[in-house]
Amino acid sequence: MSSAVLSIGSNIGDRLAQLRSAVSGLAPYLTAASPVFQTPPWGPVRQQPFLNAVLLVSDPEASPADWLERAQACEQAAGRTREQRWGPRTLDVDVITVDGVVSEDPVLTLPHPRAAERAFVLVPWWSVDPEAQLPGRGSVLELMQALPAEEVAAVRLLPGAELRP
Ligand code: A4P
Ligand code: MG
Repeated sequence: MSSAVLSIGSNIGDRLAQLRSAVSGLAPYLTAASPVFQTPPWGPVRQQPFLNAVLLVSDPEASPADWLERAQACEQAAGRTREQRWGPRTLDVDVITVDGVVSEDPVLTLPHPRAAERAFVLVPWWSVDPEAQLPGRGSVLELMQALPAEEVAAVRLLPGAELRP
């Protein structure tokens, strides 16, 4: 069994439609989708707010590399171009965890190296799986509580934005 946690984000164009396109692309494997959250841009680049969500996916046949390939196929289908690290994007799909796999491989680092510091990952993840654990780092709830309270509070639920069809 291979279960993965994917973080999806968008801050250009029709952000909700682009998140939904990832849900459609991953529909055969989707076990749960978090609510959608509006989040301030994280990192050094000045840019528009993001919409973010977390998807739980599962496929007994899939390797970690398969999840990265599927994530990148969704980005490409949404017209993603790679211009600037941490810059604006139509759709970003990051692999946060695959089961308990720990890997330093730069092509697919697991768990995602910055997940523990990102309220835009932890808040949606906790909301769809309150028991979630980040391998090697502890519970998502505790990691969320360790972040500055204002960063967590700035991740705001977007009402009426269901991702599942
Ligand atoms: N890669 C290695 N490990 C992984 C992994 N676990 N998941 C490699 C996905 N990719 C992984 O990624 C660069 C390379 O990382 C890939 O070729 C892959 O082999 P990329 O998507 O091409 O580049 P990027 O997204 O610009 O860089 P990076 O470092 O992934 O940026 P992030 O970390 O995705 O940050 N603020 C808010 N509020 N919400 C956001 O969603 N997103 C970003 C992007 C910045 N600020 C944000 C948000
Ligand atoms: Mg990325």
